[in-house]
Amino acid sequence: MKLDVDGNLAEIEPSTAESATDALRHAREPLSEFAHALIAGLSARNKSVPCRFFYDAAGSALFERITELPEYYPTRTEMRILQSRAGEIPSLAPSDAVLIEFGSGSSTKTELLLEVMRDLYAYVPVDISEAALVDAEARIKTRFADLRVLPVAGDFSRPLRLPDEVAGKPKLGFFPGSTIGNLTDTEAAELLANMRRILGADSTLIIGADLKKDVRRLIAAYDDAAGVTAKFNLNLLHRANRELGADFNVDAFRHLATYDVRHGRIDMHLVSRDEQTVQVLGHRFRFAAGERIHTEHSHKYDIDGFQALAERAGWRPQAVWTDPERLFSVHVLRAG
Ligand code: AVJ
Repeated sequence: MKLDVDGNLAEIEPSTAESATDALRHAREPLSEFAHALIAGLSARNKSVPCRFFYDAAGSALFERITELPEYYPTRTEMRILQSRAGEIPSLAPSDAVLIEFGSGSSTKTELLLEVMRDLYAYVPVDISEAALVDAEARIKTRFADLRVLPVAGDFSRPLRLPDEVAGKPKLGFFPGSTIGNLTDTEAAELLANMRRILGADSTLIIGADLKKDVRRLIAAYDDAAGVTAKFNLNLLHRANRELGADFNVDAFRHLATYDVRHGRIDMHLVSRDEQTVQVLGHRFRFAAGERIHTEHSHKYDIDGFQALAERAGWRPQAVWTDPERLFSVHVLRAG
């Protein structure tokens, strides 16, 4: 998508002098990935924005608050499962193994693994964000001063080269949080297959997957009483205003979480309260009253279904751990 600066200026409503100046300033910068995705997503017949754009600084802080909500069971349940299996974790990989963490945002879970696996050859956090990697490395080094930390900046949904130093070492992959649930089944199978290629033949993967359960409980986890998830969702619009000079009236949208039984997933949406028009970098988008922007899929699995998905991607299920209420599952997969 290309921006035509002259065209843009002609389209801007002369509501405030500031917004015109902002739009001009933004229009002269190369378009960010967020700008491209937002404009493309709002141009479609069914409007949507990819969920990875939730996580700017404000959104990441809101997600941290979500993990502490009484209704949001996944984070604490997964942590409890890992704690209860702490004694078994060292036997999953030989003593000179390399721990590869996909995404470096889950420090407490990582620390639990590092705590029980004292003979690791190295810890390799992989993240697309250099800033997140710098943070992760600093945090881990204060607690595990002797550990070799080899951060890799990159996108683990694509072919990725690990540091030469870890070639030939057995690998233990770690992908907690049910982040995989944000993907469709096809994308999830592709990601699992890619992780299999990255980790190699002598590898094990520990991966968290949220389980299907009572619909009311699921909805409550994504529409909490304190309204933190609503804020997290609406932050996308604030972010567009802050970063792109968009003119979303955020109060004119509301948060909505639904459960799609057929696909086994939570969907999050932003619903336009009224008919309205919004301007983003000179593009104008019309919203009908009640029209939705889809912002997230969060798939829920059953144990067999997740194992079948993993098998399609070249993994052999080795163990599955769950909590007494069967809210969440942690799968141990072996390269098949
Ligand atoms: C970080 C993708 C696991 O789907 O539960 C939390 C994100 N969205 N509340 C999830 C999220 C709304 C979360 N994941």
